Amino acid sequence: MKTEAVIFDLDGVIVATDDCHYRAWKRLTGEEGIYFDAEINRRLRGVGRMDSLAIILEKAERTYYPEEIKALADRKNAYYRQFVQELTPDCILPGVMVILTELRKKGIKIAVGSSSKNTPLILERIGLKDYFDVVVDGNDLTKSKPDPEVFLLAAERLRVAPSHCVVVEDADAGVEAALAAGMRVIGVGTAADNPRVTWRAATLAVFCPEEFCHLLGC
Ligand code: B16
Ligand code: MG
Repeated sequence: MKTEAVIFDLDGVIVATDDCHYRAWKRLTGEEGIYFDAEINRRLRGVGRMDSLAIILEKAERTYYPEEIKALADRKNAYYRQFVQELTPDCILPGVMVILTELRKKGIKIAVGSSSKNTPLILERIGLKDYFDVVVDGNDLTKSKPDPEVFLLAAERLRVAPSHCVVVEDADAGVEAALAAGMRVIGVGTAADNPRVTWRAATLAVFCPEEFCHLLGC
């Protein structure tokens, strides 16, 4: 199958903001006295902010009113944005830039497909604000991953058929979203253990760029 576009998830694929999310949720839940651990955090990967908070509140000892829930989400986001300010281009994950450069050299379109509403800030911090052909993020979406909306919208804006797109994902919710969109998926990080991915790797750094393109049929 020919590949005409590669859509990259942001958190956990291009940059390790997953740790910033973890620290922000940890601080919020600590202040609220809500139980939170790494296993619960894993369930939040790729899932939008309000859906993530709903998962966290499963452990709350009381019911929160809608306006309180909104205030909790805003507080977590303020903590998160503070942590994101610390990001620099050096935080781009190993292997990412060489692959992006090779794809562009070969005329393959590149996009970001993220659930995060903070995508513009993050891309600006790591120096990739104007780098991609298309960016679809949480601000464009009505449904978060595992719904395929994010990747279908990216394909539409790229003007590439979903069957000619490949997604790179680190989260199970994102893998499901990509498959539901009719795309092939490279699972990295925790998604490398997902039996449903098309290809797997611990990180993008294991590929030499030419091998990556050959594998995908670019
Ligand atoms: P925000 P991705 C996702 O980004 C994160 O993996 C997930 O943990 C987060 O809750 C979600 O973005 C929403 O982020 O609060 O910044 O809008 O992996 O889809 O790039
Ligand atoms: Mg991710």
